[in-house]
Amino acid sequence: MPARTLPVLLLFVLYVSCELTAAGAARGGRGRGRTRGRRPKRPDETRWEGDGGGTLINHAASNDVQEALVFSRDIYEGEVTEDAPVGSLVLTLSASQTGNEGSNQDITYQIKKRKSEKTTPPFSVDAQTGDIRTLRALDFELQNEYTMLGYAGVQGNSKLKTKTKITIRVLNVDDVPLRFTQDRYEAYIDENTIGKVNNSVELAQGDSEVVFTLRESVPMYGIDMFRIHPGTGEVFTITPLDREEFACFTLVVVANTRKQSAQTQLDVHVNDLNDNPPTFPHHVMTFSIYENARCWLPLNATDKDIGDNAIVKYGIAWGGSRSFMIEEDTGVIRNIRRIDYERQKIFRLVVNAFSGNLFGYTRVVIRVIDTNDNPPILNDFQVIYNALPESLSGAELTRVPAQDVDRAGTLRYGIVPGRSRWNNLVKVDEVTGIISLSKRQAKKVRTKVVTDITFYVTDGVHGAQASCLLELTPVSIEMMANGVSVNILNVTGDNFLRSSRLHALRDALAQSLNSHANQLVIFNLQEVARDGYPLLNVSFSARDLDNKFLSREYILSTIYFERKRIEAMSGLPILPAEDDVCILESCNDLQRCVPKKILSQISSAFAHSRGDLITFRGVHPAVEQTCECPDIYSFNNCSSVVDFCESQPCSNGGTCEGTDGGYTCICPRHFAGDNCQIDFTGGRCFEGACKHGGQCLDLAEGGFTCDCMPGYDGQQCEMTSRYFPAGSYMTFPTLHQRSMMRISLNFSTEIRNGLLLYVSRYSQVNDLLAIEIIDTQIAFSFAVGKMTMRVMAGTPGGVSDLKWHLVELVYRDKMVEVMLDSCDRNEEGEILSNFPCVAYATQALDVSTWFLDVNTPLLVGSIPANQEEERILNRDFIGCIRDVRIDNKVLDFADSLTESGTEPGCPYY
Ligand SMILES: *[C@@H]1O[C@H](CO)[C@@H](O)[C@H](O)[C@H]1NC(C)=O
Ligand SMILES: *[C@@H]1O[C@H](CO)[C@@H](O)[C@H](O)[C@H]1NC(C)=O
Ligand SMILES: *[C@@H]1O[C@H](CO)[C@@H](O)[C@H](O)[C@H]1NC(C)=O
Ligand SMILES: *[C@@H]1O[C@H](CO)[C@@H](O)[C@H](O)[C@H]1NC(C)=O
Ligand SMILES: *[C@@H]1O[C@H](CO)[C@@H](O)[C@H](O)[C@H]1NC(C)=O
Ligand SMILES: *[C@@H]1O[C@H](CO)[C@@H](O)[C@H](O)[C@H]1NC(C)=O
Ligand SMILES: [Ca+2]
Ligand SMILES: [Ca+2]
Repeated sequence: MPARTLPVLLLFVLYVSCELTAAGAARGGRGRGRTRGRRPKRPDETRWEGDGGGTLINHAASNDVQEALVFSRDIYEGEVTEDAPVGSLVLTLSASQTGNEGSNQDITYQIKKRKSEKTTPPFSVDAQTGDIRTLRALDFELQNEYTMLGYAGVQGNSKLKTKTKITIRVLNVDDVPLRFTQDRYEAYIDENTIGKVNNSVELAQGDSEVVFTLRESVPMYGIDMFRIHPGTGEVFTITPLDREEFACFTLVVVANTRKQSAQTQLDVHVNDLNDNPPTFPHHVMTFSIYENARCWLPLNATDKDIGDNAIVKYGIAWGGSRSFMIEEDTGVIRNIRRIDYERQKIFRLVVNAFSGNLFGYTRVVIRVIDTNDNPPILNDFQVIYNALPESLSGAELTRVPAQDVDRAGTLRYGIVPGRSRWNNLVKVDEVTGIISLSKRQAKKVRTKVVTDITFYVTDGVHGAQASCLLELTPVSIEMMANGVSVNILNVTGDNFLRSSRLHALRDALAQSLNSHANQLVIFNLQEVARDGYPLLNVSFSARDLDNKFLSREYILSTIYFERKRIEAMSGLPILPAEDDVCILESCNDLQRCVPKKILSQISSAFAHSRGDLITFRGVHPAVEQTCECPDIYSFNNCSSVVDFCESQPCSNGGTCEGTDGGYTCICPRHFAGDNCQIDFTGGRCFEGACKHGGQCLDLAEGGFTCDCMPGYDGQQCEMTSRYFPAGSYMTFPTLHQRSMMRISLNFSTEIRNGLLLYVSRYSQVNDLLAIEIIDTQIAFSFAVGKMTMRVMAGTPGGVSDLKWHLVELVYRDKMVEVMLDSCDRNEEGEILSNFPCVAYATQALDVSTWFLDVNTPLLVGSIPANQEEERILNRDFIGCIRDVRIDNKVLDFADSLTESGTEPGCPYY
């Protein structure tokens, strides 16, 4: 066997052995070394050969008288083992004296090397006893036989001497080999320490010259870790060991003497200390778990130590404590409550693993996987959809507002079949949930449709259904033309829809306008901003009980005067309607500003909120201002005023007076009508001769008369007279006169301060006309822009005397004349009092552009409660008013736009 392969074989064999030992497997020695039954010979056991029977040869014996000295044997032969200690007795020379038996004791012995020997034999002889002992250590290999000569002599008698031949053989001690007591030893040492292992090798027989060395180690680096004491064979470490790196070293210990060597194996087991904290497989451990499921997440921290040192305890250091726990012994994370993806999608924990005082940690990320465990949510919803009729077909209304908190699962939509005749009006896209109008059915929609449609939604497992209230309104040109807008302060479109204020406003408006709420169509919402606050512009139209559109004028003035009531009913702060772009007249000369509605964009506002869903879609009327020439001027394109009196339109002696845009006839007594054509003395009853339910009676003497219902006292049963208790009022359609106007009225009162007539918006910036009683005299106030002027007309004793007084107001050529009681002249036409019974005012500023430009309803009586107006001194009137005339035409109180608290007749007369 080549010597070089030996370590490899050795390594293998030893490795297995150590491992088995380390594993605790008891194993009998395979007896690699021969077990020798023979005990080594002891030096005192040296045997003598040829003992006894030795012939005593005395060469001088032939001479009887001659004394002789003889050795007891011819030849001395002895054996000694090479390992016999120095001084060991090998043999004893013995000579005796013949002839003189008595003087035997003086014999001395000596040994000498033979001449043939090179070196002196390593023996000595005791001169007295003849004992031959080893003098030095013997070595069989060096010399295995010594021959020498032994001499015996007697002191003082030189003749008496003899010699003998001595042969001493050195016995080879190879027959007693060097060996250890065991083939394998086991020793232990703690890791991390430097020092002796707790067991050592032992030789079968002591040998002072033996030298111990370490020859091999498995693993190899053990050679650098261990040292062996060459004399004692004690093994110790020179650097600390790490059990976790290697738990058992197999060392080959060799004992050497000069001639021999022996080897054994020392398995050094490293005792564990708890020097390793448990470690987790990863610094961050990510798990995914399904919601609602029970989770079992093993963290598997490992501890490199063994036994008790490797017992790991787990604990959650941070996070997840309300939902997760960890099993202290196994490190398995479990949930202790239901895990709901919809509540928490990810959990982060820090988990500790302890071993003794040591610990490791890991971050645990638990992701929750959604499952389809929640039903879709679908609440009842509402769609208010306004559109031009031609754009209804196929129009997308909205999307079914279903929500599903789960990400898993897709939603599918459908319509629950119903009995409504409009059930086929809409379709819903199965996938997108978009509701659109059926092309065919939409064509049948001529008027507003209100219907309930039930939709369903399913996520594949669960389902939900909800009803949709659909209000579908085809918005006609006529509807737009009759539409007005109100502005609501501090309300956003979303808020307006979400809080059901739309319905509140609709109800309030309908009630004030005496319309059906269903016939009041809010067809647009537009959010604008004013002074940083949201302002919602709500456009609507309304119809009366006969399904005719209410005029814009009527609606505007109603809102105007009923504003506070509408606010109270709807809970919304409503601004006076400023719908009319012509509010500030900008057309020149005789042209009129005409607001034109142009149907253009479609605006929409959506509100989606849980539990209260309204989708609103509107039609946005764009309005622009145009200047048009009123019909009557059309032939000359407003280039000049036409004198309508030129054609003498008034019959029966009526006086023609030009008005703003026409003429008026001032009829003599017993005549009436626009052209004084009605003749009460000569005419006959005709259809419409008596108004408001009055009976027309032909008189026997000719002519006719009207028998009027109570409260109607005009010639044709007009309502001309009214009592105004405190706070009561009447409103009339807006006056459109701009360059020429007459107003007259009779009143009777005892209050010293009060308001008779008022024309303006309350916004303080629009034109104003007002007739007041101030300190029993008549005051006329007017304003253009921000400047307010006031003129007074009076009468001695004042007007607060319960008598009738006549106020006449004439506006012409940019000048106003106010006259009280026709200036009460005497027969000579002289004015009776010192009071100015007539007053004049003119617009001092830019006269050329000053037009009466009020565009608001005419108010007779008190200003409604809560309305602001600071440009006049009085708001209230108590008394009677009759015969209000505008441009000489009686104002029929029965035709008022609104009436609040007035009473028929006049209690003073
Ligand atoms: C050495 O230590 C081990 C355990 O550490 C023990 O089992 C063995 O008996 C010890 N041996 C000696 C010789 O002390
Ligand atoms: C943890 O140990 C268990 C059992 O020993 C094994 O099934 C699982 O795969 C281990 N998990 C990790 C993350 O190592
Ligand atoms: C609008 O709301 C703001 C703040 O809420 C308030 O200060 C302001 O007075 C409101 N304006 C009106 C006109 O109500
Ligand atoms: C309100 O809307 C109407 C119609 O769209 C528009 O004419 C008017 O100018 C708007 N008013 C305001 C204050 O935006
Ligand atoms: C009327 O006046 C307008 C603008 O002032 C002008 O465009 C138009 O041609 C005029 N028509 C006639 C018939 O003069
Ligand atoms: C109005 O009052 C004046 C003065 O009191 C009186 O002369 C006149 O007849 C009255 N006119 C009408 C139409 O009642
Ligand atoms: Ca350890
Ligand atoms: Ca440990």
